[in-house]
Amino acid sequence: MLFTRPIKNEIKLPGKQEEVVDWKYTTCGYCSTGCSIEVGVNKKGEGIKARGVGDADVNQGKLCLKGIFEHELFTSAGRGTVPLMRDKIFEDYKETTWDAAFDKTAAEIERIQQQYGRDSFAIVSTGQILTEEFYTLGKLARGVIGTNNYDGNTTLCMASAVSGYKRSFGSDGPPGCYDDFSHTDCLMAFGSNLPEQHPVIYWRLKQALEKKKFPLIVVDPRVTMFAQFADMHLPITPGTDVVLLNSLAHVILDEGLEDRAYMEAHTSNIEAFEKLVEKYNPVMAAKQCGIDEDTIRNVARLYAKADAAMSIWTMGINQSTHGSDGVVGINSLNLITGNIGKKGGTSLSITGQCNAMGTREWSSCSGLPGYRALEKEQDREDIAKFWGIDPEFFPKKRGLFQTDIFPAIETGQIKGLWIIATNPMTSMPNTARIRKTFENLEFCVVQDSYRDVETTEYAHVYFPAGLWAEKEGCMTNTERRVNFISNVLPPHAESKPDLWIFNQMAKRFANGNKIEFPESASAVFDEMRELSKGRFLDISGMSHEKIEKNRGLQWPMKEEAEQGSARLYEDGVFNYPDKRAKLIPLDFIDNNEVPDEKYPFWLNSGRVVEHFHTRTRTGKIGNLNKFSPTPYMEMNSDAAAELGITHMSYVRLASRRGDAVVLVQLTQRVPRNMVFIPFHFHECVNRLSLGLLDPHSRQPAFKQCAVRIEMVSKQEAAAITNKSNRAF
Ligand SMILES: Nc1nc2c(c(=O)[nH]1)N[C@H]1C(S)=C(S)[C@@H](COP(=O)(O)OP(=O)(O)OC[C@H]3O[C@@H](n4cnc5c(=O)[nH]c(N)nc54)[C@H](O)[C@@H]3O)O[C@H]1N2
Ligand SMILES: Nc1nc2c(c(=O)[nH]1)N[C@H]1C(S)=C(S)[C@@H](COP(=O)(O)OP(=O)(O)OC[C@H]3O[C@@H](n4cnc5c(=O)[nH]c(N)nc54)[C@H](O)[C@@H]3O)O[C@H]1N2
Ligand code: SF4
Ligand SMILES: [Mo]
Repeated sequence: MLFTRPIKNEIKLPGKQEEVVDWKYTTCGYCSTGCSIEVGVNKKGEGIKARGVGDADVNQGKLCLKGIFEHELFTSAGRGTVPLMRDKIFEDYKETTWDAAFDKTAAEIERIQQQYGRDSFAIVSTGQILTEEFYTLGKLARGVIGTNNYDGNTTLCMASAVSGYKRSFGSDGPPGCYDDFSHTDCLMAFGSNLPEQHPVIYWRLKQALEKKKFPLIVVDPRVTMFAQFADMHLPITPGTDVVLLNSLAHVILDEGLEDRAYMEAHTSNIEAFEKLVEKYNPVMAAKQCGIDEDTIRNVARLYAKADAAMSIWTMGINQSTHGSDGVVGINSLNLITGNIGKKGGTSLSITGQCNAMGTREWSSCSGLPGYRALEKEQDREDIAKFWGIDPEFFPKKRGLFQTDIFPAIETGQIKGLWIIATNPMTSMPNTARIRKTFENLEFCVVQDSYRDVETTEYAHVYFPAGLWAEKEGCMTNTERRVNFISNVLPPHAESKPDLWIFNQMAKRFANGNKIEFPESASAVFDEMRELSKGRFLDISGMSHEKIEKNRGLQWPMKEEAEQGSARLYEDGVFNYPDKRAKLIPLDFIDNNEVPDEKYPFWLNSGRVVEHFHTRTRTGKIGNLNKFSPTPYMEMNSDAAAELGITHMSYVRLASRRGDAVVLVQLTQRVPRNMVFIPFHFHECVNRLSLGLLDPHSRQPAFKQCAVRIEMVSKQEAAAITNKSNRAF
């Protein structure tokens, strides 16, 4: 009792005393886990608390700290309030009406398209709006505006997974689910820091491990939190996962541990695959990937001998010049061991953004809605008929990927740009080049929930959009579960739901009046449901009501079905014409920037638990930002001692692209020749990054480039870090 202080009644903790009069159901809008949340609202209708939903399969009442404070976003600083407009970038913005902002934008789009051709106006979207909004944007981009240069920030994120799934299985679509953790006998995780980046998926894994012990193997060059919890940590040489995967397959085939019956019944291209992996004996592979021969053999045997084994992966695989190959390699490992479409046996990419799946399924970014392709005549005809337009209006091949759109602005092929819910000024590699690129645009419109997002510095028009549960619709999570977001509150100030913005824009174009653009999210969902009938991602058995009632439903779910489907490919039938999955040989060509005498350190980048991406949201939440307020880098203590660098000092990092000043955190988490920086801070890691592109997915290799470390004075450090750490 000695230490108990009397609590004075008059001290009011903000929000604590307020009474919740209603709990409103919704789904978290940060990561792709898809946790069900209830927001507590007070008498005034304000969101004052959040809690996890107990009977939701995904999170069973749990939330991570981002979800717990998510209701604070409704009133957070920096939100957009009214549309803004200006004639030239860097002049002051003037407040305007929605009508004036739409008229100006539509007129500029038409002018640019008439002057330079239809594809000279590009649209770059996101993985963070609702699926109904994605579908509507796709209709507007493909059916009305008619530009083929339309893509999303998912090229920075999930593109390699999409491409790898398509190459192996003939279609996108993660085959597994979280429940697989409860059935597996061995789990291998590649380049994923699950406890920090998907805390609730990690909790599901831990729950399964408590019931039944199985080996957990983490492949990551850093000793992440996940690696610390693993039975085996494989500290791989950056960018060489394909070598490790080839070598695992080598051992499995060499020792006759493969599931030959599965391979013969359900895969093609066996001989070419066997021939290639024969070259990757573990003695030679060890030299390239940094994992010793014994460990490779041991892991291969553990994985192949397990009754059911599964692999998960995230950005350590996708963000590499071998991202798509890495995914294919993981898929092949599971195909040769018969671990696809079975309980506990799967290839499950852990998705990034809350609705990165929704955009893949319905946005038409890389094709047409419902996993349809522009390259297929039948698909073009079906969608044109459904929308009531001429199929000849569609291009016959997909246009540029997001990472190719920016170079096309640089070279003048693209003159106008619409940015929706993404912040390339902070999130793209080599941001100095991106800044210059934006200066080449004749017209740019930014649609974001926050006015202070860096990319608005380069826009002529700003559309303030509603955020998360200020809107209604669906999102699909990592395990193909379609979740429901109900609008807990109306949009902030004069901001509007993205759906409304797309619908209003459609009215400004001739084709927009020919095609129907339903106003309500449920009417849009009806269209998607219709278009999904009989397809791989069939959602015809779902409705907003059913989704909410079940706390999410997994596709495919046919019209007559009572429940969704936990897994894909249970029948071993794949989406190639011969119904077989393809075993693809992957030769490894070392084509990355690697450390050398001048730039002796690997620069690795990623995330921390408290922050989400470019901090437009989490930077404003006190209980998140205060734990990680400054740009910092993890550096190995022994390497620092050699260079005379001390803990909590500031240093400058320099790459061939640019420089950045960061605070030093000494740790043994990174090897001697590597530094790691969370990418959340503006003017920081992406001033240095190179971002060479994967040839299949066009995803940047954010996680591998070379830097050197230089000393800076305290004064210089203070001046620079103040700039990169936007004061909120
Ligand atoms: N708190 C929080 N959670 C998030 C997000 C966030 O911003 N904040 N963002 C969401 C999004 S969009 C995404 S995409 C996910 C990302 O989730 P993760 O991919 O789990 O997170 P990262 O920290 O980007 O990278 C994971 C790991 O890849 C490792 N890595 C680097 N190079 C290699 C390599 O060559 N091989 C292997 N095997 N590993 C390598 C890094 O060391 C790092 O530990 O997180 C989602 N969840
Ligand atoms: N160095 C390095 N760079 C990276 C990565 C890395 O690991 N290392 N990771 C990459 C990955 S995986 C990703 S996903 C990208 C993410 O990069 P970005 O997409 O640029 O990051 P966000 O900050 O999430 O930007 C989303 C924007 O959408 C806004 N927004 C949120 N909700 C809504 C809404 O409902 N409507 C509208 N209109 N706007 C909304 C937010 O305010 C925010 O400005 O970064 C990539 N960049
Ligand atoms: S794990 Fe992801 S979905 Fe769940 S509360 Fe955290 S950020 Fe939201
Ligand atoms: Mo991502």
